[in-house]
Amino acid sequence: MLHLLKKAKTHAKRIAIQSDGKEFTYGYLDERSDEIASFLLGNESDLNEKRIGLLMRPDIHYVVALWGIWKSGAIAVPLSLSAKESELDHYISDSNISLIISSNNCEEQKNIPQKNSIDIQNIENINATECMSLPTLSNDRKAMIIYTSGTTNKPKGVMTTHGNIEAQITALVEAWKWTKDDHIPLILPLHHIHGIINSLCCPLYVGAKVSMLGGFNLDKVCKEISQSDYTVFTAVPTIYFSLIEKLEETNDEEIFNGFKRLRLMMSGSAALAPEIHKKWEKLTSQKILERYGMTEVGMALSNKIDGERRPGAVGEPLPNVEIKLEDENGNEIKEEGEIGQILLKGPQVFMGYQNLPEKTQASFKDGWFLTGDVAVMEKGYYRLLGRDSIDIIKSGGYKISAIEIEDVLLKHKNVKECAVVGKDDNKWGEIVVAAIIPKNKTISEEEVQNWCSKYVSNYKIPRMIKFLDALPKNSMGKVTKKELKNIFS
Ligand code: MLC
Ligand code: AMP
Repeated sequence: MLHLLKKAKTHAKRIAIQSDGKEFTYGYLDERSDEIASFLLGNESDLNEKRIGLLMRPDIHYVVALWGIWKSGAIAVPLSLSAKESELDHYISDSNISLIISSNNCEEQKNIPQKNSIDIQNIENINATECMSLPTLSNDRKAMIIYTSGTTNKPKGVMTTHGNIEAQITALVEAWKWTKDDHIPLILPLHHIHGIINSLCCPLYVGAKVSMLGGFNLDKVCKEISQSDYTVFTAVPTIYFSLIEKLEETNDEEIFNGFKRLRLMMSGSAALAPEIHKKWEKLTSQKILERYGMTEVGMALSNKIDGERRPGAVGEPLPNVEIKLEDENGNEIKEEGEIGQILLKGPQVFMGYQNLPEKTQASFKDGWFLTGDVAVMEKGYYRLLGRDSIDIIKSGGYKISAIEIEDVLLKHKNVKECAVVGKDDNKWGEIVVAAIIPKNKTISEEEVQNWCSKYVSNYKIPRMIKFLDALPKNSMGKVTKKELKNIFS
């Protein structure tokens, strides 16, 4: 069993979570999650890696449900609140989910496909009359499946064990010096590791306080920061972009003072433009600590908390992370300044992709995980240069597969051919754009966007569409996406 859950007993009286104006102690988290685990167990002694979906708003209910699932021996599958029916359908069938824990205030339940005859339990109705004895779980037991996009047309389920999660948390607790006196606002979604591990599990591991602000809301975040005693802040670059816009137009000193008071501000999940780094420092005197991570490995590289925080660089390996760079021929790079793919090894690296043994096998080489990210080492720090696949787009910190969107576009009766790429964007990092060869000239951008919105989350919808007579192709007939990107730039 995760130490995260055991340690709650040692700081039972401390406030763990602030949510919807109420405070909840570690004792409450411990007892309520025991109750949920007991309910889930029923007459069984161990749920033996049964997959349970979590479709919940980011509030106190989410935390006790997650812990309850873990304590029962089941695997938690956090589901995206922005997912459309067909996306949920994929997660549910791929993970073989027969039970979803949700809550009364979760209107997104309407998106759960009816055909799967899923049992949906609203957490408010979960009560156990007696607390069962809970199973003892070894570190190699599976704990979580998180869906992430890649070069496959459907998102892949990344399976992590209790041991992986423990290693991901403890590395960050050590590197970023988390203590029980810390207080963090949680503003990120809870179906990805940035939110789950960095914003939620790390502070809870040390007995610190998490204020769950219910997602990102610019004015709310600024008000909270100006009025409360936060110490740590973590976000994706798009959020810093929005904060800069706000701070450049306000003269509310309390907001500036709130940000200045923090002991640590971090960014990750996508590249933080050095320009944002510099603007933020000018506004708040805070040097953002940038780090690099991936759903499959947790956090891997980080600038130093007590050393250099170099704009544009992601730093050095976190505790227990082994890293090497390899050139295109698979040879290890030993010299600074040479470009190569990042390979990672360590206890935090995931165990495999759900139902994709071949993909899993192809993602490892001699026990090293092939990240697909390309980097260079300069004066002791790694700097990311991009990805080896042009089909992966990062927008607002979300990873998006171009192929998944092309599949949706091709289902439209008036789309003959199409290609999707990412277009550089100051705020979003990249925005999704699509080139379409229509069958019928009357098709409009709005029609295409409405079509996509039926099948994919809002952040995956092409923001710009060009209708072309032909797509740029090479002599083999394959779309040359680099050329296509130029058409959009
Ligand atoms: C939304 N909009 C977009 C968009 N998403 N436009 C372009 N591209 C996108 N990707 C538009 C909407 O249509 C809307 O337009 C307006 O922006 C506001 O939408 P919103 O949904 O309200 O946006 P907002 O709440 O501001 O969301 C932005 C965000 C969110 C940055 C807070 O995207 C987010 O939470 N991102 C974090 C994702 C994350 O956690 N990734 C970590 C993965 S783990 P209009 O016209 O209607 O106003 C990982 C490993 C690691 O990567 O290293 O951490
Ligand atoms: P995800 O699959 O959503 O976990 O996204 C992981 C990917 O995000 C990595 O493989 C990188 O491409 C990207 N990423 C994470 N952190 C950074 C960073 N600091 N700079 C650039 N890219 C990043």
